[in-house]
Amino acid sequence: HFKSRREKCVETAWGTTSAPSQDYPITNKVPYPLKLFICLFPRVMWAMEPGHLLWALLFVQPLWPRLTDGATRVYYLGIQDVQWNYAPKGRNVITNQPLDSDTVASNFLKSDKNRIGSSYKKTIYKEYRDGSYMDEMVQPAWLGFLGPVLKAEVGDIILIHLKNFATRPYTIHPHGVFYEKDSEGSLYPDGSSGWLKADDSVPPGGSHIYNWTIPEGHAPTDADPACLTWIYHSHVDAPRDIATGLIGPLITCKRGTLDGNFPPQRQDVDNDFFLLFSVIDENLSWHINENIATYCSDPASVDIEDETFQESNRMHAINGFVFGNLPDLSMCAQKRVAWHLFGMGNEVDVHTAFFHGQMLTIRGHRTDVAHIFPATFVTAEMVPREPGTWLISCQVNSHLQDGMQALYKIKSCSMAPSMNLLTGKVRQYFIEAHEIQWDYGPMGHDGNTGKNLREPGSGSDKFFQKSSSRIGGTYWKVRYEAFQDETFQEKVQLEEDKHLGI
Ligand SMILES: [Cu+2]
Repeated sequence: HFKSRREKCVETAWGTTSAPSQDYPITNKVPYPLKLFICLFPRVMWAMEPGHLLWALLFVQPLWPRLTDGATRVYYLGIQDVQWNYAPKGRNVITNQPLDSDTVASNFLKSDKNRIGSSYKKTIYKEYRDGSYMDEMVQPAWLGFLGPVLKAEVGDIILIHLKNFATRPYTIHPHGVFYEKDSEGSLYPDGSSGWLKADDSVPPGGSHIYNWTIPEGHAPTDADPACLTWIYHSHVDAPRDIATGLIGPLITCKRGTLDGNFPPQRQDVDNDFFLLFSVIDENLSWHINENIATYCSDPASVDIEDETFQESNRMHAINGFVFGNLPDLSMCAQKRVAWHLFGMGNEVDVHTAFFHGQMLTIRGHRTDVAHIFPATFVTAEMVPREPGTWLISCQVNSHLQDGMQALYKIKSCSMAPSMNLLTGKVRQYFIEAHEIQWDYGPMGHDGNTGKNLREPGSGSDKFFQKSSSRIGGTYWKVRYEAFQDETFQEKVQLEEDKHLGI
């Protein structure tokens, strides 16, 4: 009976029972808890009768800390099934090769009698203009299959009207914001029951309103960037829900960062981009069997336990794009850009995102590589300097080879001179790539045990024994070597560089 009273007030305050009008207030300066309080005030008065006082106090008390001076940001999200193509351009954009002549890319992208190919059925979050869920909001192409970017400032309330248009129960569960048990969106034995469980599983055709806030305790600190990177995702069975596609970005910003538009834009940067680095394991998707039936030309020939089949469904993607297919990452030189980077997935999801050609600032430190692990959220700031098309690549060898690369474009948008004013020296190096035979164990013995490196049973013998079928400890390699001048006659040989080895 508590639930029905609360819901009635939600409906009164937000008109969720009727289709909203055109000028329906999407951002409202009257705090939601205050509305709820005003709405419930007469009932609370009624509750002042003897015996009800305790109930009234218990009910009102949790509202006080949530009163806020911020905006209420209302989002209408629908969970929808879609067909998703990881490589809509049909080729490896990085090597500029058609799939047929690219054996690595075609392993993942070409459908066959027992291969799904580049398209998969997925289930994703879509954003709608209002509670009719008729008018879908246009999202930037680079966002891929990620859900819409949710933005809020400290002191704000985020109201998510979630409607499930798909065929399984799903939820929405956030990181980085405050929520109570009715808005957590994750299913686990937390001792809650009744209406506190409605958020934990929204059935097909069902809906739920999630109420999240950004109190001071969740605010970016002085040492943090203006906006922190977070995510939201479905959490009925999180690994499978996320592999199916239900994940999206969320940022929480310092006061005064966002403008008054809807969707809100950051005023402190020219662009903000959101990139998910993840080996998306389509074998975990709820739709794997349907994808086999739809896209394999001989579904009966598929062995779902076969490792090569499974590997062909592990898409090394950035926002659900592989092999340079991620479109429209375009920005102006000399303008501030925020990169919100995050990872999800498994042990394989150790990513080192290298932004070629530009510098990043992460947590106040300069770098050009961001380290991303599952459920790791990184905010990186960039002022691109040099116009051109540049590469973003995961530097983990197998990820790089298997398609985790994208291109980003720096445009020259103003005639203002570049800020790269150099006042230092010119330092010139003469470097030759030199082929050498390199011995990994020049002493011939283990410096620790004193044993000969080739001594049988020493442990080192498997690396240093030389035979008809073993290379031994010496390999041909190529080394950079420094020379005194452009004649490349005299090497630079410094005693203190000896430890550099190869
Ligand atoms: Cu990687």
